[in-house]
Amino acid sequence: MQESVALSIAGSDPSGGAGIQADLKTFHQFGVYGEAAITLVTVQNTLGVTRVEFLDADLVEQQVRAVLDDIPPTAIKTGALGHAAVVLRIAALAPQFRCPLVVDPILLSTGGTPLLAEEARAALLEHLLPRATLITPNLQEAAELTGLPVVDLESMRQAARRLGERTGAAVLVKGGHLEGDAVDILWDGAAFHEYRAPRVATVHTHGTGCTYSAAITALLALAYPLPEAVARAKAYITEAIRTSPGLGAGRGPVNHHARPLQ
Ligand code: PXL
Repeated sequence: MQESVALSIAGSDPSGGAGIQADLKTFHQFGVYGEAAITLVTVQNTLGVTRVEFLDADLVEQQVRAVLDDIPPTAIKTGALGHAAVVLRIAALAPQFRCPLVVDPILLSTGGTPLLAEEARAALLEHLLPRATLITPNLQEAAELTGLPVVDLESMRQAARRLGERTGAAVLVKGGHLEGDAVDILWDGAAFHEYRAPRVATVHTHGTGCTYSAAITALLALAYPLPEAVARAKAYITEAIRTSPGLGAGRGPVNHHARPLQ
């Protein structure tokens, strides 16, 4: 059988909780060979981000091209992309991907540092999101990308469907920032699926979004159908939050060693 390979195109978090580091650990945990093309470098730890440097679009494109034909991924995800030129280069390469593409439309770090330039949002919406198999916004990203208020399950459904119809992609709106159970809504182009897990009372959620979308990408690389990939990734991220190791003085990372379902 062909080896399962996942490529992350995302930013670096030297504290290892989010970004490319979280993606590689998660791919590995699912038994998937991980590749990583870096788009931006952050200086951060569990207390927050103090600096961000966006990499040159040529440098990002060359990293992706270097692996595409040599060790072709069976699934790809994008995370923080930085500036519009990078978004446009990735969108232009996407027809060559020949595998599922998960776009995590990261706009800000948890602490509010922009990880996508303001001027890149239109490029994301018009050029990259229509190339995605799945888009994974949190509540705030879903609101920004649709212009709709996204504050409860009904508005999550509306936003998922609106973004899905606009882009042709499946959309997973993540409700982790609401109160009560952590409920996510998937619009797959035909129907809604709901994923529910009990809320875990912890501040150690750094990298949750990256880790969740990386788990979905790993499962797509392993050829799981999308609704099952999301269900299995949801179980993994819930366990990873529940067992977060409490590292660092601030908002610590989730437990990337959590065991995937057999
Ligand atoms: O969670 C969003 C995110 C993505 N990528 C990088 C980050 C962060 C949040 O801090 O640092 C590199």
